[in-house]
Amino acid sequence: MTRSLCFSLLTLVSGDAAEWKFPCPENEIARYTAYHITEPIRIDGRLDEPAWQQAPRSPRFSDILTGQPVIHDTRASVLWDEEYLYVAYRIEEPLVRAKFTNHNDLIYQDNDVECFIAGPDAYYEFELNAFNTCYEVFFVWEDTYERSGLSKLPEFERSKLVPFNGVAFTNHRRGGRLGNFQHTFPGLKKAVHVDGTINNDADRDRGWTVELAFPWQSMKWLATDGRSLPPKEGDVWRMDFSRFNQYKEAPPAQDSGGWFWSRHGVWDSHIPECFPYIRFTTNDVSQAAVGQPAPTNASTKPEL
Ligand SMILES: [Ca+2]
Ligand SMILES: [Ca+2]
Repeated sequence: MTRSLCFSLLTLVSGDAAEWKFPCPENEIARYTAYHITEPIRIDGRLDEPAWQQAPRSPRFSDILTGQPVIHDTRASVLWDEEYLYVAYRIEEPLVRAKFTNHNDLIYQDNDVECFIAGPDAYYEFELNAFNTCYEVFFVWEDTYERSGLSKLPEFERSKLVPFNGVAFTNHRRGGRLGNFQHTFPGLKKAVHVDGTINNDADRDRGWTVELAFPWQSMKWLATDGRSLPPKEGDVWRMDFSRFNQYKEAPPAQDSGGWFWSRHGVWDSHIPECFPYIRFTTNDVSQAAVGQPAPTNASTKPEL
């Protein structure tokens, strides 16, 4: 192949790729399989249920901008049953700190973990600090606000919504969003367990764990395309998992302070097109290959 032909083909390919108008590399967006469970999960912040031991864990979170490694480990896992979507975070943190204690305080001004759940016409934002205090907002895309039917619901009356146009990625091709900053997710259960001492820097903490349960039936405004609640085998949702810190690792590390399962490439969480693909399977979590304890005896015959 000549260099010019090669160049032409590259131009053609990049021409096609130019259709992708988002700052996260399309081929790097994370994919995950969320397994089904039948045993109950106790929402107490402790991830000691067998299901959490068996559930696949995300890769270690990396910097939102670059995808480069960051100083502390963060992992998320997802499970589900007919009633709830379950989310867990394992957060390594040598100095656990928190300030805010009132619902809808500006938790993003604390060290926090965040979970975004997207549907075609809207998405839900959830943030939590180590005091188990949350901040939550429900955003509706303006371009489908009328067509989706969401504009007809009392919850999303125009007078209750505040225009929002993203943080740093302000030219999303769908345009702006309308946020209900008074939204509370019905039936949400949340808990934090701190493995260490909170707001006491005289010691070194191991970190904190977060356990969340979102009722499927409270996601009807995200399911405006008629998707099944709870999901069916193979259904895919876009969900995002991140962690923001008020501190940064010292230079030369290029720590933005925002750490993500799947990087966005820009300082903006509000890009559902960059969220990981979470595929739901009806297979029991006991069938998950990743996350199971490693064999303790190396001489054990491999399973057939
Ligand atoms: Ca638990
Ligand atoms: Ca401490």
